[in-house]
Order: sequence, then C-alpha cells, then structure tokens
Amino acid sequence: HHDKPIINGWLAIPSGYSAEIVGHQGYDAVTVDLQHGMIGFSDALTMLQALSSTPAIPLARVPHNDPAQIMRLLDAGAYGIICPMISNAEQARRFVAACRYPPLGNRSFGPARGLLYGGKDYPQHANQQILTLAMIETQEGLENLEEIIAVDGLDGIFIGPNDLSLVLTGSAAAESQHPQMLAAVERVLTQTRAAGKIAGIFCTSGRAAAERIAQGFHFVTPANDVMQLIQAGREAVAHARGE
Ligand code: 3PY
Ligand code: MG
Repeated sequence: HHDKPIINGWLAIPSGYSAEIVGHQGYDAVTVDLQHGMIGFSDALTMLQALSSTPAIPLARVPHNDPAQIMRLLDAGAYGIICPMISNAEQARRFVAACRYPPLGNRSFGPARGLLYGGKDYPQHANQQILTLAMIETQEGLENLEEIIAVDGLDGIFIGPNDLSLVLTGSAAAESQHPQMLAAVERVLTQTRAAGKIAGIFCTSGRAAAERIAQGFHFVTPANDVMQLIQAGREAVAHARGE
C-alpha cells in the first residue's frame, strides 16, 4: 500500500474554509493539527466536515497520547491519527489501542461522523482503515525505534524533524544537515521500510518533500498552511515592490 507516495497537507489555522481550500489542492490526505495548530475540538470538527467535501483523506494530529481525545477525533471523522512524542513500545501500544475497537484495542463505540463520512459499514472496516502514525521526535523514541516500529497495528512512523533536531543538535531545523540528524533520519527511514511500514516526515516545502520522496519516504508533508501563507505573501509583496 505504499508504492505511491502520500502527499499530506497540514492545517494549523482554525478554519473550515481554509481546510476546504487546502483539501481541494490535490493532496492525498490533509492533517488537522491539534498539537501546534491553533485548533480545538470544535474547530477540528468543522474542519473535518470541510475536508470530507474534498478528495483528501482527513487525518488529525493529537496534542499528546490521550485515548479520550483520539476517540473523539475518530468519532468526528478523522481517518487516521498522528501521535506526537512516542518514546517507547508501551506508549505506541497505548496509542494504537485507542484507535482500534475491541478485540484489537479499547476504542469505545460511538462512531458518529464515522458513519456519515465512512458509511454504514464503518464499524466493520474502521480497525483496518484507520491510519496510525507514531511520531519519532525524542531521544528516547530514537533509542527505542525498533520496538516502537514492531508494535502490532502501528501503520508507520512520522518523523518530527524540528523536535528531533532540537534534541540531537540543540536547534530546531526541519531540514537540518547536521551529521547526527542526517544519520538519525536515515536510520528511522531504513528501519521503518525494513519493517514494511509507512515512513513519513514533516518538510518545509514542496521541494524538500520531493527530496524526501527521492530518499525513500512514503508520506510527506510539504509545509503547513501558515508556512505557505507566509511564503506566498512575502513573495507577492516582494514581486509587487519589484524586488
Ligand atoms: C516536528 O518537526 O517536531 C513536528 O512535530 C512537525 O510538525
Ligand atoms: Mg514535533
């Protein structure tokens, strides 16, 4: 299932309208970011509704590994969860269990928008279809990489390069060329691919995302809405001034 790379949009602005716009730009999936985005649950609900009017698969990043919040976002129609700061297998198991109905996990039953967006057969397919990506972005997570990747039902890894470079090199830089960062990213990529799971990473631009795909990543995020707004706005002003 990972031959064709997944281009994943990223939403930090709490708006159904901008979610709808982004969802129509050709992304395979779009993530509503409740960790660093300015987004609460009611915003996320509206944004997931907006995304379901577009071809993009709606995903959510939770602020932390909290089963209650994961359950609510899945009920609100997220078709996958990206969970930050996974540092060991136990945390990864807890995360995956929150995304799966019994007997595979402990997600409580009340699919709500899952039924509206996914259809009446949502309960029969949710366990297979809900994507679970654990973020590797801590020193401990890197050290426990193999046991995290091996967790049953975990679909893949999503590298948080800002946090990872912060702990490895002392400064947050998503495209860091620091040797320790290059080695860490390569190790996560190699181990994840070897396990037959999805290797994902956050990037700061479309060009950077293309390089990550060439490197072997299956799932890339070519910057978020805020970064794109800043870039496009700066460029427009500079062009208008003839710079
Ligand atoms: C990171 O780079 O640390 C992230 O979490 C990407 O959003
Ligand atoms: Mg992070």
